[in-house]
Amino acid sequence: MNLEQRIIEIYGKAVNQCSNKEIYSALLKIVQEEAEKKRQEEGKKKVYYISAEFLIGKLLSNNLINLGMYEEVRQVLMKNGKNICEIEEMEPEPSLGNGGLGRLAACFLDSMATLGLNGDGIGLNYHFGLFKQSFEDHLQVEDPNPWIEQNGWLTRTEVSYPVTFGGLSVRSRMYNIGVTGYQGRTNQLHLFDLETIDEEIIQDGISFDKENIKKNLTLFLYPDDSDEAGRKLRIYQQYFMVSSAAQYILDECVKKGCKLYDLPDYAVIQINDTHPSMVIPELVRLLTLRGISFEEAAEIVSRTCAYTNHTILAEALEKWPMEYLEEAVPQLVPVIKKLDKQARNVHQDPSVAIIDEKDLVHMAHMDIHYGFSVNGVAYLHTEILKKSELKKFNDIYPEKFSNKTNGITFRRWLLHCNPLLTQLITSRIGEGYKKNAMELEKLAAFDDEATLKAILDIKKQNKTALKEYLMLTQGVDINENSIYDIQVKRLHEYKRQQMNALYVIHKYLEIKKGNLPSAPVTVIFGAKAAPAYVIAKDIIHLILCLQELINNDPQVSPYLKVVMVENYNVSKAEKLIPACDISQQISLASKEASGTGNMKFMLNGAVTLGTMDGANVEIAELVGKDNIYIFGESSETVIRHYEKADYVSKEYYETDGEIREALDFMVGAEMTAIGHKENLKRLYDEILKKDWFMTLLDYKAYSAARERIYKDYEDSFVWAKKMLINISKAGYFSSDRTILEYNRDIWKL
Ligand code: C3B
Repeated sequence: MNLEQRIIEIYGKAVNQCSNKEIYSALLKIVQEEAEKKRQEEGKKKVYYISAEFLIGKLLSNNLINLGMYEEVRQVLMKNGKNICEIEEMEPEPSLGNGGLGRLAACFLDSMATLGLNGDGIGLNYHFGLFKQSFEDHLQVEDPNPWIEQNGWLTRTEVSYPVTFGGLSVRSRMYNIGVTGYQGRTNQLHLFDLETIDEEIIQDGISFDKENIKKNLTLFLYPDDSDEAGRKLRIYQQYFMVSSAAQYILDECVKKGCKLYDLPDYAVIQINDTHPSMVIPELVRLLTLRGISFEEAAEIVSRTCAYTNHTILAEALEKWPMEYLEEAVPQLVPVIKKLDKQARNVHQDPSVAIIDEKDLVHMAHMDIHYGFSVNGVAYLHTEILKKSELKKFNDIYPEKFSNKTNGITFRRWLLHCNPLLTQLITSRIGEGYKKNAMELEKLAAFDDEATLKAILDIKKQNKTALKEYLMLTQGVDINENSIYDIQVKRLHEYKRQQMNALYVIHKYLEIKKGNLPSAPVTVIFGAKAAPAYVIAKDIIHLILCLQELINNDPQVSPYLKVVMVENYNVSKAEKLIPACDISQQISLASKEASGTGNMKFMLNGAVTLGTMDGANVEIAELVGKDNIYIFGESSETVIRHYEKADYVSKEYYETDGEIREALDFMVGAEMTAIGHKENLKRLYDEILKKDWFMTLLDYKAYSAARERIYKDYEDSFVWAKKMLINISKAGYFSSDRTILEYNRDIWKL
């Protein structure tokens, strides 16, 4: 590839004469051509990773890295007075996911292609990704988030299928995005769309006519991560996705010579959470249409499908009212009833049935009965599934259950986002860790002064870069010599951003009293709240009010600042994570299935302050207790509180002065002068009178652990050693390891 020559061919001018946009477009074209060369023979068996979300993020730089072209391109651009980072800014971010689940799917695609596995993603081509967030009057505002370009990553194909709903027939159209692995092969992400989508039906913000399926079906990604809104449209979306997927999979297999009875030898379908679960009855339906008996079809499908569970939050476990299904997908209803009947005949217990007494269809139950594998996403999560949430199913099918601890792709979350650290690691242990992440362990031996100093120095440079970025994008000025204490993830009560905010209030009040911290602290948040999730939006309001109050207080701001990053997304994560000192992973134990941000921070040398929840448990095991700050009640204790319904938040308020002071401050005069009394009071009442996710249960331990971690930060060499160990132990969390396990135990490609 000669970039300079290609640019002359395309534009008839030299690189230094081109606009950034022109260079971006040329690079996109070059990458697509190079990626095409890495397409490989389809093996006999293929994994189809079906997911309603693929939070892929920007693609240009990662593709350049994976194709081994990044450094060359960077040099050529530099020679021509261009900066590759500015070219990256030209690319709109495809935000086709809400959070962890969608980002995991994207990491998995990268790892499958890197490992040379024959595996494609199948999803939906949302015209607008997760809403764009801005702040007005200390409140979240949502706007449409376009990403599709005239000549972007999407390739239109000739593949198209009929999809029939109750009283409506449409045709799907398949678009592809190439997925090239690191020194690997090119697989495909297939995104199905509808050609009658009408962007004009968007009213103000992100509201639109929910009834008009033909015009709205793939218009928006549903922004509710775990709340329920627009439920019917969601069913239409899901069925459109899985019906297209099922037809495509059958077509591909038949083309390879597959007899339908042998489908499991050709295809394995990984069902990513319950959003694609209707693929099971749809495949059964399609097989019976092709002349196979119902019993046999159900058996074939059961040997083809595998299910991943990503949450135990009741509101995120989909249960569709039968009447909705009758309206949207009437052709599936007799199939689901037969599947339910068959399962009931074998297992007498009604609590494991697919259709319950309220006529709700439990999608996860269908997946477990009619899939051959069920996996959780971290050790603790899988244990909770087996021992409590899905205990009855584990008793029936112990052989189906397994754990596959999540992972992240190091290409994006180290090589691309942290080139300085990448360079340092390479200089010490060579390149091997880029393909075999466990080699990072070798880094632990480099606890010499020079290496530790270099690690600190790189962190400092990344912190300065973030400071400049925040100044440029949001006009906030932070101190690069302060501790960067970061919590970025979706806003949800179980993740407990409110607990972090309560501590910030406490710290503010301490400084006001003259108890100054030994090192200044910058507390950074980034989070989108589901538009219909009122309390989550109130928490954002609280944080924005604190930001205003604290940053403008000359007595406090030299020691403490608060920043709520606007429109937190993958690109912003790539800037925040390398600059972080303290990674806040403070969910209520048992509620965060895994978390993957925790892994990204660790890999970039942040030290975790967290609860024994999700993959934090495995991080703690790997780094040892001196290199992580664990606090709070265990998952067993929390689960017991739920069972006994004996947690009363008010008791904590009444007995703990620090809690009372912080909580009362929330609705006091200083705060209500800045924010809205209604929002602040609603949140106050929620925490005081309900606190479903037990903020106050852990507050005291949290506050103490936070003091401890700030104190330990002061000794920079001791701290650097903790950073070193965190980085060197992060290899286990490579998604390459996760995917190898999926393949070894489930897919068997
Ligand atoms: C998330 C979970 O909340 C995370 O703990 C987990 O790390 C990721 O999935 C990936 O497994 N999750 C999500 O983002 N959206 C859901 N609807 C359910 C789970």
